[in-house]
Amino acid sequence: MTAIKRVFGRRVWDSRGHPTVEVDVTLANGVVGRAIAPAGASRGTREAIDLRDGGRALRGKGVSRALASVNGPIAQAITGMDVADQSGIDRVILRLDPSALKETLGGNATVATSLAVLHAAAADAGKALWLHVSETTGFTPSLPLPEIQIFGGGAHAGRRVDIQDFMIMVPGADSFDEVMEITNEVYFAAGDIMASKGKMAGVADEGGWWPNFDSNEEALETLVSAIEKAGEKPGERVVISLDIAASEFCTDDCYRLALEDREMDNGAMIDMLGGWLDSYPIASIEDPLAEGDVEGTREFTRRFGDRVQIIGDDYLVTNAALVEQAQEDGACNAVLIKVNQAGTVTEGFDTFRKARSAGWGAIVSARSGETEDVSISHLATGLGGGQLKVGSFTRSERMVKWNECLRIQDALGVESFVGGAPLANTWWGKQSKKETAA
Ligand code: 2PG
Ligand code: MG
Repeated sequence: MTAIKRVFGRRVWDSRGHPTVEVDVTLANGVVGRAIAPAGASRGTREAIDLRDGGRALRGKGVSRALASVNGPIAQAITGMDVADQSGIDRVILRLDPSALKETLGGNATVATSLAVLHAAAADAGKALWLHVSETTGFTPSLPLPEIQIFGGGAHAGRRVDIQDFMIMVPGADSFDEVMEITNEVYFAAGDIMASKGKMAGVADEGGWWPNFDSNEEALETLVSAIEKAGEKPGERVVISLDIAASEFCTDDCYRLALEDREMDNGAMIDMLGGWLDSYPIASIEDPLAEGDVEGTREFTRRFGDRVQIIGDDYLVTNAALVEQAQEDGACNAVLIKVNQAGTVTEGFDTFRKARSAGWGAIVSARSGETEDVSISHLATGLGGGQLKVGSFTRSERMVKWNECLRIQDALGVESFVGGAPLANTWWGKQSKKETAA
């Protein structure tokens, strides 16, 4: 056993320039583990809350109360514990704050501590984090299939378009390296097309282009053109993935696309998205309906669940009980795993297990507010979960995660790339199976 000797939280700053919590966990033998809490902008109402100071300074986003949680009760409770006992440590943290949304200690305090413990345990064992995660959870490690944003929208781009993430996936790539190369081509092709049409307005929160489009569908059309301009046939090696983040534009059961001055009930919303699925090579779609719209999400899954991956993010907030409920309801067939929505590593892993044991997809994901922390690259690989969502293909808080995967690739081998397997149950997987058989 190696005991935790010191737990120390400090204020650092995230990719949006807001304060956040960094935690160092130092062991009796001098080994240190470190992690930083990320922060979302489009947040589910049932996810662990970030404890912020409020008031006028730092736009209310100060973290001195969260730091007080780390340096006070959390440090007191877990100092002396065996760093290898992740679930025991997370249980102690949970006992300190049994509130539903971790509003007493703050999810930002608990997640940074819990992840720092995980890092310290890996370092103490002399293992890379991905290997430690794989060995302690029993999952076979593999390099994930990335979901990479080309245009940002919604809460990440001043709501310039209503849909939040227009992304690509490259399930037909032979290697992780090839995914990076093809993404580079598509990303810059999209930029060229936008610049030539006067549609370029800069870069959004996660590094994707900030679009000046006249409709949400114009983004889809432009994305298809960009894939073609990059020398690819849309739907062959490269597919589209969307995060609708529908909760952001749904009030009182009414979905309102501000860009198009259009209002819809959930039936019309499902029909509109269904039309997009028919017209564009979309293989994955996240939060197609609002987080409280159980009926709509069930209906969407009933109609399209055998064609596309349907991911619950705000809908499931990395909560194992909500995943179980959705599995009973027939809502969604995949879950986004954001450890900070749950608040501890153990809860995040439990949700992951719940999803995978029912054959669901599981996508380890960053938040729109990120830092140099690369934990998620290791979690996605170590859990062998198959998919990783990080944001776009620019800005260091994003690239640091892709680049970390390349380093892991050197250790784990190029052949450890999972390829298109996570999309096997979508039209893309079914089509490529047919082609292989022919
Ligand atoms: C999401 C994330 C990442 P945020 O909705 O999936 O794109 O956004 O971190 O703002 O919740
Ligand atoms: Mg989302």
